[in-house]
Amino acid sequence: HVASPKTVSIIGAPMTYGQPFVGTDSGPSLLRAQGLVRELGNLGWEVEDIPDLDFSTICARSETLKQPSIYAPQVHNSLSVGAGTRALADLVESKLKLGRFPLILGGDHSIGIGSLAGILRTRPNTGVIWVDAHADLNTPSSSESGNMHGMPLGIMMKELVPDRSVIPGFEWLEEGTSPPHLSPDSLVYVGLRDIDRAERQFIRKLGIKTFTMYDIDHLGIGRVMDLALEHLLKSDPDRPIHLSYDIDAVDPMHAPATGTAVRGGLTWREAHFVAEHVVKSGALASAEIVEVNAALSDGHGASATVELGHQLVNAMLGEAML
Ligand code: 4U7
Ligand code: MN
Ligand code: MN
Ligand code: MN
Repeated sequence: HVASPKTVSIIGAPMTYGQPFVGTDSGPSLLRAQGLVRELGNLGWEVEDIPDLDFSTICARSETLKQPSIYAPQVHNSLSVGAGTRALADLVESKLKLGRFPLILGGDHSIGIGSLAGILRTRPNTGVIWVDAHADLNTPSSSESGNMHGMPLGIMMKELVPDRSVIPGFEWLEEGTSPPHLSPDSLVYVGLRDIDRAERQFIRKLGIKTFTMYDIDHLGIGRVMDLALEHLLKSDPDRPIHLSYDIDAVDPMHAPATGTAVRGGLTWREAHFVAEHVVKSGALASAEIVEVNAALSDGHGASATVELGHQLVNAMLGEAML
């Protein structure tokens, strides 16, 4: 397995442009607020806390360059999301090259494009566990909303978007000798319960491994996570794993403060077990938590959601391991 890195680099990615609401930009500071740096130190990590990516500068500047798009107006804010994810990809890549564990705090889930691009440029054999109510597998053509937080996996799959340079703002993603792509068999979903018609077709066509809420009810979360890890690790036991955790995977009872809440999600313990079991495999090499939006709930709902996100970050960094 991947040698467990000793240093975690906390990367704040306060992205809002992948979806219609303000509020996801306060995710990084809220998740850091309850003493996160100190707690990760107590878990035995060296902690490098990096200032948040300044998307208000990086993104707004680029969005003023209105470019004609073959997708316009179907893809909202693609110049901003493109500029922000480009900066995130470069930062993630630089930290991985130093042997660090990138812990990425969102922000909306469009940042997954940047995280995955940086990770796959550095370690192309990485396996991905995507914990989410949604499949996030839309393409600029298939999306019914135009919101890029529903497209990160679609954009990273060559089978779905062969040439990202046609998406304004994403020309960078085709640069270099081998542009980063995620292979469909290197992805496992956990927690799905709201899948668009086009996404359903893509999942079937590409044979992507999925564990929906039905599967979790049927098999239990323990068996589901064993099977998820087996799918990724049986062909390559030493590959690194990236965990992308959308807080909306968890039931809205525990995580109401998010943009696209769907009832019938993970319980508090199931949500923790997902992270704990991936850590226990020894293969976890990077992680992100996204879609916490404290502005979309009352005070109690917001603080409960932030508290859950905070606990899940601790779980991702090994809190449950003895
Ligand atoms: B999230 C949706 F149509 N599929 O594409 C879309 F239902 O990162 C939702 O998982 C996407 O929160 C949700 O807009 C994106 C919709
Ligand atoms: Mn989601
Ligand atoms: Mn998502
Ligand atoms: Mn959401």
